[in-house]
Amino acid sequence: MKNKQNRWIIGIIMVLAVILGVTGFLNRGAASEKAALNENAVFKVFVNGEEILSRSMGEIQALGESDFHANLKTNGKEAVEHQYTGVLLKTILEDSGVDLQNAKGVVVSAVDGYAVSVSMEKILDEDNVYLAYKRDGEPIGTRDEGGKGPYQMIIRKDAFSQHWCKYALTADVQK
Ligand SMILES: Nc1nc2c(c(=O)[nH]1)N[C@H]1C(S)=C(S)[C@@H](COP(=O)(O)O)O[C@H]1N2
Ligand SMILES: [Mo]
Repeated sequence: MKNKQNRWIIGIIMVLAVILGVTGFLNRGAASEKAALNENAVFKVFVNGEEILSRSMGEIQALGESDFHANLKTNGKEAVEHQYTGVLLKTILEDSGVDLQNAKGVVVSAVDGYAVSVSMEKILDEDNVYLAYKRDGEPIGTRDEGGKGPYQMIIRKDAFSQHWCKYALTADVQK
């Protein structure tokens, strides 16, 4: 009687162990897939609606990343200062061969259809408009995983973050 009970218990424990192992394995796959979604994310440069160049995260990082602080203001909450890591949007545009001298502005668009028009005065500032991909040292994350990236356009000197662009995918230089 006791023996039979023990065998049942051992059997159940073994089944649970297998389930744990399988879900752990599947989650490992999902985690590396998430990392890939972030790292393989592209950002595209347009001029007057025409695509010029598509950039990977590695290529963007290689242009020279910097850490900076900015105030994130989420609906109904106090502004919170975070550390972000990214590259000046100006650097990405210039490296793409776009002449910014006579440009009228830059429209940054996102996967959710949101778009922000940024003046050249702000774009040309050496420490204001960034394309960020990390917040407090962690990837900003894709929209699907509840993040605001993989890329988020940040206007550092905005007191609040209402002119930032989450899930930024393209920058279209208006000439
Ligand atoms: N792609 C995208 N970016 C966006 C928005 C949006 O709806 N979509 N909302 C804006 C607004 S109104 C605010 S206040 C800020 C902050 O949004 P969050 O609180 O979701 O970070 O993002 C801005 N950028
Ligand atoms: Mo907002």
